[in-house]
Amino acid sequence: MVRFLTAGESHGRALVVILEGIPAGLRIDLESVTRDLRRRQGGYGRGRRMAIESDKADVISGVRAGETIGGPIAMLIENRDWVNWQQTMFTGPAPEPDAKGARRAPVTRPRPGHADLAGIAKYGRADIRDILERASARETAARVAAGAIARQLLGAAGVRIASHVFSIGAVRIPDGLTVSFEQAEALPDDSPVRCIDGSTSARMIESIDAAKAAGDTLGGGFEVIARGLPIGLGSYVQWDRKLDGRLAQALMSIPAIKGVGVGLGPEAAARPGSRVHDEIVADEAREMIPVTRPTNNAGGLEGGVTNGEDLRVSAWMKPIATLMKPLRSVDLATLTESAAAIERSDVCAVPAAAVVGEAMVALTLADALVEKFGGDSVAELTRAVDAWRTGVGERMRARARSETPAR
Ligand code: EPS
Repeated sequence: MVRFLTAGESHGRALVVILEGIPAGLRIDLESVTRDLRRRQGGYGRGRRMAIESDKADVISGVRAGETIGGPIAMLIENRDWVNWQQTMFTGPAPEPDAKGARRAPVTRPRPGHADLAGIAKYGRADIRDILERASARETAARVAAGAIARQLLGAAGVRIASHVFSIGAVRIPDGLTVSFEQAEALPDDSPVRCIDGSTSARMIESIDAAKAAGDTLGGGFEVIARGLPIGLGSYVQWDRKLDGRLAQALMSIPAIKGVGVGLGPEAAARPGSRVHDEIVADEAREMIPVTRPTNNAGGLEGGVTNGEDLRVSAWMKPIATLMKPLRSVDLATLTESAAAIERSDVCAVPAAAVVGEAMVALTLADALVEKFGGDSVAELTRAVDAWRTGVGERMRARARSETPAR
């Protein structure tokens, strides 16, 4: 339904993304695409590359006069840094001698934790640069551009998405503090660590400073929350249709993500059922369905299907693999012990990963939305969503009226 492919190397000429399945008639707000790209570039602990780039997506197909026309949407994000890499990252004949950049020596010392070693073995390359250029998290800029369009489609159906960072290294928000959708959505674009708690944010920043001083890196965790989803997206009838599974794959595919949770996540395994499952209470006044849930430990998904509550998914990121104080490795040119290579990198990229997480969740939810409600045009899609929202509750109410004995 809604799917995308990316292309591009970190220091190549540009990143490219092709997004397919967005219905016709969606007004594209390019400013909000740029805004998401800018948010991805931000966060305390980012490296020098982000000072060079100022990412902007150039829409080259699928949109006419500001509206989608139903065809694949192609976007191009230039790598500004490419000019400095022309002598290393050329695709065709060697560039003119006056082109900028040096011919860089091959990278031969794989970084533990990066794709370097497995990639060089798998693709039979001699220079680790052939691996790291594509394995680089720079690729996530293309995902964010596609996600920004998916988010606009979701917006047309009344769905909003926000994220927040709940841990960096060993520093995490206080136990028992639940972050609301409003709190996450209210985080300013330039929030340094995207954490809603002031004193925790200050400690996170201190720990990033300490890691940097030690030549080390830090991971952490973030949560993505979606509000306004219709009940009934995804399905339990087949393994690959379960929305929790699809979201997990989408989040897990972000570089360095090592764990994904839905709602309470792994914490649910440590509690008795009575403290996990969200009770169901009648609520005639509620929009959509006439019942409500006092808690949302399930994170808006039961049986792999949206249940009408906020969708809440978390992801845990390992520390960045490039350490300024490198770990032991082997020089593959000589098979002798040698410190791992150092590439320009970030100390911590968890706040940026949260923005990428929003994009991956948006793309997955847009796919599930189009799957359930179809629609070659946005008008058709939103009509189906509106009819469903009223119809699903109406069916439940009508049944209750017909089955409740008159008093
Ligand atoms: C990144 C771009 C990269 C890194 C970082 C994230 O640019 P450069 O390699 O030129 O510094 O800053 O990538 C990694 C840490 C990595 O391991 O690939 C980006 O655009 O997010």
